[in-house]
Amino acid sequence: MIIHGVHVENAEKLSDVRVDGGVFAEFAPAISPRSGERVIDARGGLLIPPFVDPHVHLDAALTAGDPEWNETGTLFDGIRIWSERKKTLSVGDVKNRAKQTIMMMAAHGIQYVRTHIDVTDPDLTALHAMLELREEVDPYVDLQIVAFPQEGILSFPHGKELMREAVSEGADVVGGIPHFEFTSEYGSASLRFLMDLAQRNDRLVDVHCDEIDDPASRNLEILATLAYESGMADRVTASHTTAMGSYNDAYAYKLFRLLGMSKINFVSNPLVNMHLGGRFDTYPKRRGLTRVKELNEAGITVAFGEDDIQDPWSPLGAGNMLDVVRMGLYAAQLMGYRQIMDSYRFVTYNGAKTMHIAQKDYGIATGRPASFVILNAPDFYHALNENVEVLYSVRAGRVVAQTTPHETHVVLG
Ligand code: 17E
Ligand code: FE2
Repeated sequence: MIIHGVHVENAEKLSDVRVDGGVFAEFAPAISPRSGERVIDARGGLLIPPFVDPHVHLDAALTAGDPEWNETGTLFDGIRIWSERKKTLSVGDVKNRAKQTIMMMAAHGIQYVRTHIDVTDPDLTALHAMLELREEVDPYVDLQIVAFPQEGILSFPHGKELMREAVSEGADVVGGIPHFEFTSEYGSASLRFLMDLAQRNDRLVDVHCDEIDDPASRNLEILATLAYESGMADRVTASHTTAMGSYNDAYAYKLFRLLGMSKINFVSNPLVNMHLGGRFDTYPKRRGLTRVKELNEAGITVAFGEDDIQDPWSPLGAGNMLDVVRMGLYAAQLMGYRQIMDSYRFVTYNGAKTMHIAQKDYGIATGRPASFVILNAPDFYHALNENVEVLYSVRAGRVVAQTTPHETHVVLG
């Protein structure tokens, strides 16, 4: 297969790409097809690695308004409403909604997904649904499942047992929610418990960490210290960390040294945290986001996630990482031309690193699996401004999704 006429990762010049046996075989200004070789016309579009969504709650997706809409807009009301909806879950219900959501995501070029699945449920219904779905969607999306204790590990009846059970049944990643535990002692104990559980079972870690506008919420320093001392390092991810947006600068300065040493990854969810954050402020009202720009400039990995798709925490969401990047640029005040051009990395390479995908399996280079998307614009600046379609999403040489560009005519122009 030949991809004819693409800008590879914002390159100014057009090139052709040959895919052979599912891997990238050749990049050159012009490649002539062999007889019978398929040629895809890329329309001078932009070729980048597939999108990665490293943080989404698929068990709750598409439940917005059921049993009620989140009128206050707080994280806590979201948790309360979800807790009601959770009582009515069945395996079929979760699978249907999650599958539909994954199809929306696949249509927008997402090929890697890490999903937090609530395991504070004595029946682990959502987990069972997602374990089945992980196999079913494997041809078009890599799905990682986080055992996520939405209502706490020490603060929920049998929380530890449920986490252990979720891991033994096949969760890929161990989660946590220390800021939501009853006390800060429970918070730090939950981190020690989950890091130990992950290490014993050779799992990754991704903690909802300090998702609260409280400058006293300092679980991140504990998680980073445990990652550093245990050697788990970049197998550990801190999600949200929105309290960092409220830390004083002297503390943040001291903290950044540890964060660098720990090598942990960060996930920010700009759409959702802009919507949920600052809800207890009148004015001035905080943004409720972690320090994306400063982490990124310090060489620490930050990826962007969607978090929610039409659920009690966010009634909006379309499975499109371009929406996430756009909000991330606004909210984190990334405005320079290079910052905009490079921002696709927040939803590609940085997400891949967070999900611990091996370098040999991801990225645009000869010999790697031919997995990529082609956007209908010559570079990422134009892709964002024109909100373009993903013309093709290709996975190891096979077309997963294809979009015909829309055409609008201004008839009175
Ligand atoms: N649960 C949570 O604790 N935080 C979130 N942002 C979502 C669910 C979406
Ligand atoms: Fe989340």
